[in-house]
Amino acid sequence: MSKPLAAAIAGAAGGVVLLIILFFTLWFFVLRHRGRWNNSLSSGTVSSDPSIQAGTALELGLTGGVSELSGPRRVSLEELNAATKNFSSINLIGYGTFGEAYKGILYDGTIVAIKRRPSDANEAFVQEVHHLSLIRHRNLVSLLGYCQEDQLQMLVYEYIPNGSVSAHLYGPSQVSSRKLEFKHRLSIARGTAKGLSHLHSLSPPLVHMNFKTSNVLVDEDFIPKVADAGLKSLLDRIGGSIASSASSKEAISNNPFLDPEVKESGIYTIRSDVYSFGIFLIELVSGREARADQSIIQLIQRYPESSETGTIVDPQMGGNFTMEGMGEFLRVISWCVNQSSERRPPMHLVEMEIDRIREKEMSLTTVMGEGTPIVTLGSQLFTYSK
Ligand SMILES: *[C@@H]1O[C@H](CO)[C@@H](O)[C@H](O)[C@H]1NC(C)=O
Ligand SMILES: *[C@@H]1O[C@H](CO)[C@@H](O)[C@H](O)[C@H]1NC(C)=O
Ligand SMILES: *[C@@H]1O[C@H](CO)[C@@H](O)[C@H](O)[C@H]1NC(C)=O
Ligand SMILES: *[C@H]1O[C@H](CO)[C@@H](O)[C@H](O)[C@H]1NC(C)=O
Repeated sequence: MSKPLAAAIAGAAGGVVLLIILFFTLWFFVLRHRGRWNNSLSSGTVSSDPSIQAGTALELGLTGGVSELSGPRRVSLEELNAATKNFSSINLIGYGTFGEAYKGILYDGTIVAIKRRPSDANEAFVQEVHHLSLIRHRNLVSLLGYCQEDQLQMLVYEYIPNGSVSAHLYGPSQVSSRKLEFKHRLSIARGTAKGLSHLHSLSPPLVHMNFKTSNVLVDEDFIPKVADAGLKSLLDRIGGSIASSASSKEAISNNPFLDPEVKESGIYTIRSDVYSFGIFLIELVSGREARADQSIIQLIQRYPESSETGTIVDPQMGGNFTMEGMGEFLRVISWCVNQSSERRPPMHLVEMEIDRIREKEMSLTTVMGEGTPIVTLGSQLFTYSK
């Protein structure tokens, strides 16, 4: 074989190998994206207009934890009027940091929660919404879209059907009819920790700043979803926060979820979120509202010296837990609510600890000969039809 011929063959072979590699790489990407696409479709959170996202798909892929093909949708006031029957009071579901919240149904059938406040249109709002809507996690309430028309600013969120954890813990009796066992509470704690932990894992970390039990919602399978992530910083950035009037100062000093260090410095950090999360756990384990009785916070801060498990734990649980699991859980809570922010564990450690305690509690109570091997939090517990 002549040298030029050999070189040509080698070259061609190299080219073929390259092509094969290219082909498989492409194939791999197509498969990945198809999977994600289907996931977003089935969870109903996908944007109606994928074309606008095509250019940013790669960029988003690199940031991780983001479902590429979705972004905020600009929803018209006309559609939101139709969705809420002109913001009829029948659809009013609450008041929050961002004003009134309404339940509504978009043209495509998506059930949403719409928050609105009076404000002039503003470009920073759109940028912030864009940023926040890219944060997607199973344990976070997704921001789907926005609207700025008619001196109104509105945020469109996915609707979470079963209300807040606070309503289930100490709300009106018709909501809290369901008895929450320790294992259910551990599952709620674990999912919520995952949601918060995800926010803190972003770069830069997203500090929730307003984490509280009423901001933890549960869906029909009792999977917890953290609401209002980034909402306070959004308002700060567009200058929409309520000015420090006397009443809001009072609200701050009476807010048991607020880290005592923040009350002094006014600076929110991921460790002040951990404190708020600890107060949430206190409510979850005691079934009581921390605002009503703040002495329970001091009791847990002194755990295990205080060792008054009986006065802390919600009697509703009827002793259906191991003392060991409960003890470890209370210890984790006491770490989260340590007065000094440096002493508090980071969220990912809290998440791991809760996960471990839950696993152990599950296996221990199974060995104890309980009828159901693993408690499945799920739709089989309810007859909920969509
Ligand atoms: C909403 O208001 C508009 C005009 O004010 C009216 O034409 C429309 O019928 C109303 N829609 C509903 C669902 O009430
Ligand atoms: C304890 O758990 C078992 C099994 O889940 C349940 O049947 C029982 O009613 C529970 N007891 C109390 C007091 O909650
Ligand atoms: C905070 O944590 C430190 C170290 O773990 C501990 O010694 C202290 O008692 C804790 N303080 C409170 C108020 O929980
Ligand atoms: C979710 O669960 C309840 C049981 O508490 C169930 O009856 C209902 O369909 C759902 N909604 C609410 C708001 O609880």
